[in-house]
Amino acid sequence: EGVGPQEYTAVKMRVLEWSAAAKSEIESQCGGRDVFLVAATLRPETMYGQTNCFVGTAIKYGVFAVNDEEAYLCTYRAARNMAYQGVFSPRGQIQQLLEIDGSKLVGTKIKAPFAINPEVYVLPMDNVLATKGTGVVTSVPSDSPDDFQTLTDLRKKPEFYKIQPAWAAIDPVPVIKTPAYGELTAPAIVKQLKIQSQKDTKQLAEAKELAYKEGFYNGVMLVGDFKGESVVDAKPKVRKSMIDAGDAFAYAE
Ligand code: A2H
Repeated sequence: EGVGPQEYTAVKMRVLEWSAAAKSEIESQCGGRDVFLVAATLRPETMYGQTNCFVGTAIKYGVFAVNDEEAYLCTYRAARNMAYQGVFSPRGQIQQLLEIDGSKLVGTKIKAPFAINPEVYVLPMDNVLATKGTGVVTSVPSDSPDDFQTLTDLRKKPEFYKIQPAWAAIDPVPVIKTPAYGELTAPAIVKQLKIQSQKDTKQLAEAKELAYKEGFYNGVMLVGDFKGESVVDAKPKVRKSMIDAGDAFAYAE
């Protein structure tokens, strides 16, 4: 971790259909607001390739009113940071509508903004930290080794992870081409390092480093409005487009 603040892009994933376990509990307490799962990412340029979204099953989340129309689902810790950063109105105020276990969110259908497959599902991931970002991780298995390996584990053992196979059905989408690894950077690195499971955290940390460096410095966009541009150039432009469209906001910690 660096010393300065980390500038994330907070991506708003609107709930389309709650899981059976969450539905009545949440809908009764949100006052008709649209609810968004908010995912913190450092790679906004990869959002075209979202295939699902991850939560920690042992993490507690809250739903927080943004105003009378919208509410955000994230950890309390993240909501407090958002309040300080002026995300809620009035500024500084936190209005928590309810608390819910991450395990109950699995199977919720959400809209992934800018994604080529915009309707995706919430799935469980072992390595989500409650102490980082919003506790919600949008999944881009083409470019994130952690996301690819977790998706692979879920597909191998859906009963063990208590998911329906259909929730993990979207394949990685080519978004960025790199000279070293081709159109699916993360799967290529996971294979090269012989990673077997999301429990291989040491190798995954190495894979993450390799994927990040190669994607950021040498990657070229394959899709979207900035197709053909380098990732270095496209990254701030995709971020701005998402923010201008109302699909994301700046979040720092
Ligand atoms: B990134 P840093 Cl394509 N627990 O977004 C675990 N991981 C979390 C998290 C949490 N609470 N909150 C965010 N993250 C993930 C995209 C992506 C990301 C790609 C490639 C690499 C990558 C799609 N997932 O991250 O420790 C989020 O995943 C590797 C740099 O603050 C977020 O960006 O550096 C990244 O980790 C932030 O990690």
